[in-house]
Amino acid sequence: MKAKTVGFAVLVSAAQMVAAGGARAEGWDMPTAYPASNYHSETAVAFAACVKKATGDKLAITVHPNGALFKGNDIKRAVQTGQAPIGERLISAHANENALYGVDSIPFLASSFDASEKLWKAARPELEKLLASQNLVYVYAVPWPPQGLYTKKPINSVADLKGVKFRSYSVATARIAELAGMVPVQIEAADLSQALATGVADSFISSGSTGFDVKAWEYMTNFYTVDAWLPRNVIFANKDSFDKLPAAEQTAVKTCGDEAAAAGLAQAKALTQKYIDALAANKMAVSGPGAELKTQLDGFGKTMTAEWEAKAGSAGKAIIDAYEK
Ligand code: PCA
Repeated sequence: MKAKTVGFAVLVSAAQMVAAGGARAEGWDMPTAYPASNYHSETAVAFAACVKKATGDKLAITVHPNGALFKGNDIKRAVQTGQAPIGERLISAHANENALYGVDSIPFLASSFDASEKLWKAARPELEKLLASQNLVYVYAVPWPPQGLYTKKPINSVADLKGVKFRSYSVATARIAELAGMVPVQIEAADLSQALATGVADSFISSGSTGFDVKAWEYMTNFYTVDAWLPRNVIFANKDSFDKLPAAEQTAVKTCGDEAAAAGLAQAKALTQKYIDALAANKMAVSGPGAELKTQLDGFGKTMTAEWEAKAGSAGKAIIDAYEK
């Protein structure tokens, strides 16, 4: 009698499991590194809403902005190792792992939105392969606006930058600092205002977007629109987590990713001038670099392009050839 009861109980709970399995729902945490109000984060939230709808509420992604869940520099590893199933990361920050991750940060190679899209299209197949080799599935990518130079005094030539403490966020920004005789210090965007406020950094290269986020005008006087490159945030999923999803949900993630890429790009384009206007409205001097500085920066660009090509080998060359075609 007792055994029978147990048997029945087991049967019931097995049935419940099937029922629960039929209505499976999964929650994915998505660490990102930039403020909730930044368009990258807003795009991620819209992406999550798209996935939720497309999967009939079966896959709920929660965005954790501003490095709250994992700091920017830890997000890629966290997703590779499955500590987080999906995340967003500035991919050029990882060019020390493989030069291909720095393809979007070759100075002056692709410094408009159109050129940057073309370059990304040429690079994407190789990048997807590289990510897959690190247990990551490419979901989507969104560019930052063109990168300019923030300083605390007018800069006429590289000589004016000598010895300046320079906040870097990637291999390329650190290399520019070296070439200019500055002192690079790697700082995440989430820590940038504090670094500027406390004098840990006195100059940086970034977009109007991040300058706006950190209220650059509280610390800096000049923004030079040098348009060095347009780096990208890449959103990737842990491959094991992704592969475990039912096919329809995998498709939902990819389709919503395509939508997010288009929406994020449109936002980046629409906001670029607004951010620059905001810097100017807050009394920063906004201008292009003067002739001497421009020539010197172009020289750094040539040096860094050659360095990148040497490191990126035949895969890199194939990307540049496809881009220049
Ligand atoms: N903002 C990010 C990366 C590039 C950008 O425009 C930052 O400064 O960290």
